[in-house]
This record gives sequence, C-alpha cells and structure tokens, in this order.
Amino acid sequence: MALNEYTVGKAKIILVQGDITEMDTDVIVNAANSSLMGGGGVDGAIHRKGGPKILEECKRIRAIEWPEGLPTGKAVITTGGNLKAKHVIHTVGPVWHGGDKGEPELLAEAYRNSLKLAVSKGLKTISFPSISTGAYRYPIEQACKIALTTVKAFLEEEDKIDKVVFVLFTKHDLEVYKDVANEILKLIT
Ligand code: AR6
Repeated sequence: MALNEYTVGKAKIILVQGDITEMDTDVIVNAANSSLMGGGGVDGAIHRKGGPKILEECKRIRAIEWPEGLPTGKAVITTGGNLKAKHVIHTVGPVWHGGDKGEPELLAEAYRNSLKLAVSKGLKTISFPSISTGAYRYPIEQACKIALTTVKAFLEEEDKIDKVVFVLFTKHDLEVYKDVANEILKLIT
C-alpha cells in the first residue's frame, strides 16, 4: 500500500520526508534567492552537494539573462553537478510580508514556472522543497495549499510530467502536506 501517493490524471504526486539533495528525479528544485549565488537552507545544501559547476552556470545565467537578479516567481535551470538529479531548477519564492503583498500569486508562479521549464526540457520527474517556508517565513499551512493546488492544476492541464515529489524536511511539514493532500487529491490505495 502506498501511503503518501496521490494521482492527478496520469501523474503521481508523492509526499516524503527527507533531504532533497538525495533525490534521483530528473530534476530537483532549489528555493534560491534572486542573486542565484547560493545561501542557506535548501539552497546551501544543493550547492554544497552539487559542487561548483552549479554556481558556474548560475553566474553565466546572471551575466547573460538576469544581470539584475532573477525576479521572484521566475525559474532557471542548471546542471545538477554531482547530484543524483541531472538538473537543478532554481526559483525564487516570495518573502512573507503578511500575505497582502502578492505573496500567494508569486508563490504559485514559482511552482508553475518550475514545472513549465521542466516540461520545456523534456523532464518527467521533479522534486520540490517547501518553497518560501524557511528563511522567507511563509506560513507552511498557507504555502502548502498553494503548492498542492498549483501543481494539481498544472498536472490537470499538462500530461508530460509523470511524477512530482514534495520533499519535506521535517515530520511536522510532512503532516501538514498530508492533511491538505488528503483533502484535495486522490489517494492511491
Ligand atoms: N531538503 C529538503 N528541504 C530542506 C532542506 C533539504 N536539504 N534544507 C532545508 N529544507 P529555505 P526559503 C527546507 O530557507 O524559505 C536561502 O538562504 C526548510 O526546512 O531553504 O524559500 C536562499 O538562498 C524549509 O521547509 O528556503 C534564500 O535566501 C524549506 O526547505 C532563502 O533561503 C525552505 O526553506 C530562501 O528561503
């Protein structure tokens, strides 16, 4: 029995507790900042384990495409370097300023643009962290609803993604995601 697996059309959404740098999906998503130069949290972990090739590509992307930094809600792709995942999609979630500064739409954009980029590169399996809910302080209950509803809506429109994994760092975060998923998704039993 698959406990934390859900279906949307032909695709699966899977919830796991763990470290996203260990995932062997085609691509993992980084909760980056606009500089694309690395940082703490999941961003730091990805650069540490993935090695210098990721930062080299981020620097090239900054120089060529986004000299003033990657805007919130946008996404770019690099190699996965030494990671199991061949690629990393870097997106920037919103900093939480109370919820009335466009945060919900920007967070949804971060998920949507990451998925669109994966599809445009022919990637079929993707892992997400819980974007914005660490250093950027987005309340997890609210961020989780946006994450799951946005991914669900995307998968209903687009059948080129086979699997989306949400990799939650703590048991509490996993429980929050499970509660919302059980409300809005179809559980595989
Ligand atoms: N695997 C999965 N999830 C993780 C991991 C990991 N290895 N490490 C942390 N998390 P955060 P943000 C969880 O702060 O809020 C960085 O400095 C963490 O527990 O990584 O979008 C960037 O450079 C939390 O639930 O990202 C930016 O400056 C979630 O990942 C800023 O933080 C997101 O926490 C972005 O802040």
